[in-house]
Amino acid sequence: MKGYSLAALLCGSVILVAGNVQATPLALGTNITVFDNQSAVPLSSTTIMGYDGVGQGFEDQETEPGTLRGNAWDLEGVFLDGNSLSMVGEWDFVNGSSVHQIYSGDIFIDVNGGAEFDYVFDVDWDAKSYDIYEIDGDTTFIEPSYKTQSGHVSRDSGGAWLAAGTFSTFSGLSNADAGFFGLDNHFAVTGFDLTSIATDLGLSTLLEFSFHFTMGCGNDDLRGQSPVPEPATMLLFGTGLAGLARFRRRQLR
Ligand SMILES: [Ca+2]
Ligand SMILES: [Ca+2]
Ligand SMILES: [Ca+2]
Ligand SMILES: [Ca+2]
Repeated sequence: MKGYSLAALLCGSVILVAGNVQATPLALGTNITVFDNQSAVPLSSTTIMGYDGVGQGFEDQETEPGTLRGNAWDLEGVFLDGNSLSMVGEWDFVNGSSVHQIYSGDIFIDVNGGAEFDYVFDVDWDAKSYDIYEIDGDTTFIEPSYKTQSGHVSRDSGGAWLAAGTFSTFSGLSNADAGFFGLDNHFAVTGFDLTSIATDLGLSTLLEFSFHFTMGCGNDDLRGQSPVPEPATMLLFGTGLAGLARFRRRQLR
């Protein structure tokens, strides 16, 4: 009887945790978006100033303080499925903003929490391909033309070439299909493969990393953090045991 109760309590906890895992209808994996550490109180409800949005990392319907708030600049989220990274936005990743002559940057990855990123997907958005470089002392970067707080836009030169790959794109996604608010015109890019970075570090899967992406002006900064499975598992286990303890106390009365 007690064994049955423990199983029931743990199963209940598993369902609860699974329910918190966010995935878009596109099935891009787990939403690993975190707050970008740039926030501001909106000055008005017009499209003048950026501000914090809603959803995971407050990223949906958000651009950075003092920037154009329009949906066309909104980066929505970053997703992880195994070793594969994806991004969703109402920002057109591939074409950028031809009106403003602003285009997508590269994808930066940190693996050790240091001051500088460690790897970069140097993306050719037109060709839908990328080269991964390990960042070293000779690597130079292009910084945002306007919102410098949004960090590196792209790799300019240098670094050690590691691998090449390709990615896939989606466009014209409805709010429902994308899983975010907006004007029913979302874009997604998927298939940025972390495997070669993991291999470079002697791992099969890259378990701990952080992610950064912005566009040429830095209007929106998109940050991600790898999920941490161990504490979640311990919390889950602890929740189950606490529930069991309460159950036992009730039985003793
Ligand atoms: Ca922000
Ligand atoms: Ca949005
Ligand atoms: Ca955003
Ligand atoms: Ca942002």
